[in-house]
Amino acid sequence: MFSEELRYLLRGEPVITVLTGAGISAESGVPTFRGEDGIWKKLKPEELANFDAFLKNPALVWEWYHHRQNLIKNIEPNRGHYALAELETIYKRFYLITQNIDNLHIRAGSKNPIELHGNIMRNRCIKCGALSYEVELLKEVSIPECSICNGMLRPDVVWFGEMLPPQSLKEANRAMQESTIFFSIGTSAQVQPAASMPIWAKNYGAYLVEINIEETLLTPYVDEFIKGKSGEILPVLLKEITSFKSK
Ligand code: BJW
Repeated sequence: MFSEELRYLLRGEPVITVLTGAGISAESGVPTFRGEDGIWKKLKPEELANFDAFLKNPALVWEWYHHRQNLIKNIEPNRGHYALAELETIYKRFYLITQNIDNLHIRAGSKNPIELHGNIMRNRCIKCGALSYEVELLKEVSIPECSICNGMLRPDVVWFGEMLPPQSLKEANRAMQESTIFFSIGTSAQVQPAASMPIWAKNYGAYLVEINIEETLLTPYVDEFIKGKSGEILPVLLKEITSFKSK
């Protein structure tokens, strides 16, 4: 399943960066965005995932996020998330960058994931910028308000046309520059700037590996494409690494 070159690199002292997308959470029951069963088959992203859409119809956008918060709260991380959390304890220099807002990496034990697109469990006031986490309370009202200034709250996620959190970008840049192996896992590589990160890392010298159930826009540029479900491949990878690290 894995090439000799990848095995060789993993046996040394690599700096590993992993970029994850919606595909890693698919086996937990979180729908992906694009593709056959993707949520954007039914909903248009431009109608919901941008700030203008929110200002136009905050109740509709909140209905969508309340629904997703509820879904995510009731599911569990899968073997892919757990394998990555375990890898982090094996390699001294390990970066996890995620586009996912579902909090599942943290729930699986990953210590410091770089969240590029925010976190659905956090809300932000559009007036004063205060952050809040009272998800349970917020579900009672269709458009929740800030407890400090009564401004309208929004989910603290990154919509189209918005800047990514500067600190996350800074940390992701560092990871790209330092990594010697870069894994792109379960992302269609269509949304910028995350889509370019694997290529940048490769240009900086990383060995680029993609794990996905199907080929993507990134596939022609990778050193190694591993076809399959991340929840199945990552535990096998972990097992292999554990076997040679324990010798
Ligand atoms: C499995 C699997 C299994 C299934 N195992 N695999 C440069 C060029 C062109 C456009 C732009 C550009 N720079 C900026 C843009 C505009 C825009 C953009 O990229 N548009 C493109 C769509 C064309 N980008 C932005 O606006 C970004 N902001 C920005 O760049 O700021 C600077 C700027 C501002 C203004 C102008 C110019 C520059 C912000 C992007 C924010 C994205 N936000 C979302 C929503 C988050 C909130 C929410 O969830 O509600 O983030 S969109 C959505 O897509 C979400 C995801 O994180 C993101 C990526 O999706 P992902 O993870 O790849 O999911 P899928 O569904 O696409 O793919 C799943 C994959 O898994 C598939 O490949 C499956 O095969 C696979 N899979 N099961 C392994 N078991």
